[in-house]
Amino acid sequence: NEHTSFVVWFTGLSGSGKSTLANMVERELFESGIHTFSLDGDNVRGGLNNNLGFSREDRKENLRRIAEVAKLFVNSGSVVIASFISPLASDRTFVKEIIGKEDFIEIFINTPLEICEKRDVKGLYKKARAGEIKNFTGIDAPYEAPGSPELEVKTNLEEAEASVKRIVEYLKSKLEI
Ligand code: GGZ
Repeated sequence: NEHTSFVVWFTGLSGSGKSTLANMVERELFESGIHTFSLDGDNVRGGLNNNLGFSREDRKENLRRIAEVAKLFVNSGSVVIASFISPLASDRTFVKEIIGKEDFIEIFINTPLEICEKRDVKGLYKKARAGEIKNFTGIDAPYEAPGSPELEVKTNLEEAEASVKRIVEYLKSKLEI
């Protein structure tokens, strides 16, 4: 195993905890001297992909561009941490093909919709229920759970610190550290 870099791909619903866990994982890796680079909606949809919305086609193009950027950073030696809903299995397969399956680690942040909706940190679920946001994942747009992710995190059953420990140990075993 000569791995020194790869993409860690977090998939899950809005409000599932992807970004929180990704940030915690990134901090742990940084403290171990591992070069990381994070991609998420906040740094991608505001810039590179600011011409894209949430239709099926736009989500696919969003993820295609992200996969291409992720591949560039992997080739430069970084561990890339990507947090996107990436709701369709076919789009995640497409992403995996762009990045290369050897360099793609899928982590399913499996938080039930009811819990994401109850948290509703940004009030988006409420707006989606009211019809003010269309094509909202889990409400009127699909989320297809991964069939065989490398790791699965049930945020309602495990403390974040324990999940992070599990993820970091898995990644370090891949990095042979
Ligand atoms: C889903 C939406 C939508 C719709 C805006 N559906 O919780 P957030 O706010 O901060 O993260 C969500 C983010 C999802 O963008 P992604 O690039 O991860 O999506 S995808 O992988 O499907 O391309 C949410 C916000 O954008 N948001 N409208 N209709 N999430």
